[in-house]
Amino acid sequence: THIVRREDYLPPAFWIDTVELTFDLDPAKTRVLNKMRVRRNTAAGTEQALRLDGEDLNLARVLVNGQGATFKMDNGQLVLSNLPVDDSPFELEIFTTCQPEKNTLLSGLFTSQGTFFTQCEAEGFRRITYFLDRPDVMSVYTVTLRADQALYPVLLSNGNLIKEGQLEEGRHFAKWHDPFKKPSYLFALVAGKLVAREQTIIARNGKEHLLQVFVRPGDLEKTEHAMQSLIASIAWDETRFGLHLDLDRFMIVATSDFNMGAMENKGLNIFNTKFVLASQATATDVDFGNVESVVGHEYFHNWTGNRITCRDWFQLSLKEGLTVFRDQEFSMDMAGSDSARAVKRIEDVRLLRTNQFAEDAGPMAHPVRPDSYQEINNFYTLTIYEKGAEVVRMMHTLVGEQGFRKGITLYFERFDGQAVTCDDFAQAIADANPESELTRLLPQFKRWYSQAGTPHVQATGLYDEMAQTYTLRLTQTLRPTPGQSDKQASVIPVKLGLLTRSGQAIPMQLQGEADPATLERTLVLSEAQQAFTFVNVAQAPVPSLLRGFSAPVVLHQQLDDEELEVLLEHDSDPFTRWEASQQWAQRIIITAINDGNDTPELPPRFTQALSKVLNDPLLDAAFKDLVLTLPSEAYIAEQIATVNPQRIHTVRQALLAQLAAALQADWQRTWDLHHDTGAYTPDALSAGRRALAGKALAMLTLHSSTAEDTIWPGKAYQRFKDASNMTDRFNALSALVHARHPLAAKALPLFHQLFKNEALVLDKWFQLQASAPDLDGDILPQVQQLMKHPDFNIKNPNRARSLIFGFTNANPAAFHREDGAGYQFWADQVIALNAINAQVAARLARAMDAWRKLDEPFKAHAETALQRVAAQEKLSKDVREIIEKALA
Ligand code: B3K
Ligand code: ZN
Repeated sequence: THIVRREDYLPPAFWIDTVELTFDLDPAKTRVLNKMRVRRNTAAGTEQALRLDGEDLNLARVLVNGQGATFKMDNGQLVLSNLPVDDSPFELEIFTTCQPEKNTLLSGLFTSQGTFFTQCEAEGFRRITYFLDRPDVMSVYTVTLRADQALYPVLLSNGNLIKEGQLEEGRHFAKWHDPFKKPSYLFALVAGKLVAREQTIIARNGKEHLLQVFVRPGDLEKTEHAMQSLIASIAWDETRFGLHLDLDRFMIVATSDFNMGAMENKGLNIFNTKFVLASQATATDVDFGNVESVVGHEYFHNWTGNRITCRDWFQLSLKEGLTVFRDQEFSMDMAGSDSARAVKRIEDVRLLRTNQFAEDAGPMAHPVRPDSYQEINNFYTLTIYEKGAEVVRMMHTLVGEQGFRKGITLYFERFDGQAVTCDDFAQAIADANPESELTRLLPQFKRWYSQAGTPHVQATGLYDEMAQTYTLRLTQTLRPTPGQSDKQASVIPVKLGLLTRSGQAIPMQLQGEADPATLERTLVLSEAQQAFTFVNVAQAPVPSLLRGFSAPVVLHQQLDDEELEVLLEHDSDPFTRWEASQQWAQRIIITAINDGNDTPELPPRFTQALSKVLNDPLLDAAFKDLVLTLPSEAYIAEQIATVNPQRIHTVRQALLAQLAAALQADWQRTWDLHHDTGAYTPDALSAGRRALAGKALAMLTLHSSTAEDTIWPGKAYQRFKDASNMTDRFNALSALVHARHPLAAKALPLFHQLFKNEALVLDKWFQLQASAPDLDGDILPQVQQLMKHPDFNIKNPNRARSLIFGFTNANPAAFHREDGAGYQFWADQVIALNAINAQVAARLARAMDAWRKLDEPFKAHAETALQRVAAQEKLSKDVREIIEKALA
């Protein structure tokens, strides 16, 4: 296996200043002429050969300055020697062909439903032509597309359209020019039968821009939300960071065959339909929210990623962590109220703690700036994206909102148009804020980039009544991760408050500090252990720690039920308030698991506290929904050393049933107050009401199903049939399916019938059935049956993810079977997908990351399944890397 290492980075031996590409598009055989102006990077030496990357290409001809050139092939690379030793430019022309319709990898140039698309990040451009396919080689592109006019009326590439016209034999052409230098991974083309929603906007600076959202004919009415999200993103980046749209034309194009969410190609973003199309009849509130955040994310990349890009792929988080931070802030600002912002923050934290913390604790653990990889596509991870965003957020916390904006401005002053590193970014933020804690602690702070794993922080408080002091002792530890045994202390901002037992905020003044006391502050933990003593504390306080989740750490503190209750009832910070409910629930669940107790009971004190939240007229519905949600099975598994997924499921289901029963009257009242959701708008407030109504209906249906009462299941079925939007309809359907009520068997075929022509809704239909609660092992056979459904197609990533991942990743109790059949299914699908689409296969391979933590008999079965995949002869390097690391 070939391992790429960060320490081996060398600047490129050549630069490619301009690229002129001419495509003769044909699904079976596309011809590509690539004419480059190349010059030696003499700073890197005078002797090196030019080594161009290529993959799956048929090479026809190579010309240097118009003359046939001698070259050799080495390991897939095209190698040219005898080139000028100085930096005088020369022209290099390469003729190749490729087969887009055979490209099931969906990397490079491929077709989807008769339309051509490209995906070049990370290393797809080399599947289009031979090139220096690395992000630090930036060029100006001019692209001519030629194709049959009837089949491919729309021809798009990056930048501006400079010419178009007819050719012979019913063909036509379009010529595009992108004035901005860019790395090859940002190249894109699209050709097909598409229609566009268009809008012209006038930016703050008076410049006019044309915005277009291209989709297949028939999908046009589902593009309004994407267009509005794009307009909002443009306005937001101007206001918040002073960053303007730099192109005359900005295009978004949707495809239903895509390996990921979307791609930020300069001026021509390509999107998975899932993150463009939204109508109230077919998309849920969550879908609407995702469209907004992904449209924002890709748009924000135009500056953070495209104008300033990565020097090498180890710096991926430079653009991804920062851009996730930006899209999170955008969504929060769009959500409006403080409470809605907090809800978004809690959702982001929940994702991070459930999935990124698991990654940090497993065989794929890697730093935000990795040191090595076998396949870069395996490193588009939660660590790079979500933890990377948390690192940026901590900088933001340490320098403040204004300081952060100054830092971003300096970052663009220094590096616009360049390919740079994470160090460059951190240095710019620090240099713009010379007096900040970040600057004082910068070298140590940057350990967040170099150390893998999640720090654990132990907090203990000591109240001294005589002295009227409260001492908070914070201890941090970081466990070894693969390849990193010695860890050093991190810089951990801990935002906190102190509460009295009746919930009042206590002013905080540190010993020896002259500053007036404040009600909230941020301590910076930078040593292995530190104690902070607060003075003039009149009573033993309840600490509210890590407010807003101020650092991506696991916090351990021994709060008793009464203290948790104080926080849940009174804390001014919605995050810690929510967290109190989760800590409490988690303790109840884990105690029951450890005691081997299958019929645990919810303590009345806990249900009463939840009841208070549910009935509090001052709290937003969305927040209530989060508090009333028990920690997921995956999150609970994270907290346990040896995992028996069946036990987790049994205990959690038992408690869920009790929550449904104990609060039945509250759920009814909640339903009565929230179920009439009125005219549909996808804003945060109404979405929250729909979510809470959906939760109430699910709880009432669940309770009736056990109590054999037909009223609520009947209401759920009625709601399912009558609902005027997908959120209410799908929540009602889910309520029946999750209660395993017989009416689900009536509703599911009806749902299919209603939406048989809506691919994204069918994905939901498959996913819901795959993630239904298991009864005596009946879900796996059902999934296997669904694999044979005429609407199932393993080659379509969305469909494969909905059914297969819906089972392996979203249904732990059905997947982890005592007979190991779930793992055998997993192995079969990894092997099948490996032959079709290595990236999707590698994602699926990761479903077994945590296998070493499993209890027997699960663990032995898991190992057998992993070994079977490992023994395959034709394993892609994507899948091989994941499986090797899992077994290491
Ligand atoms: N930059 C792309 C992801 C590319 C993934 C390549 N395997 C989307 C995004 O983060 O915006
Ligand atoms: Zn991104």
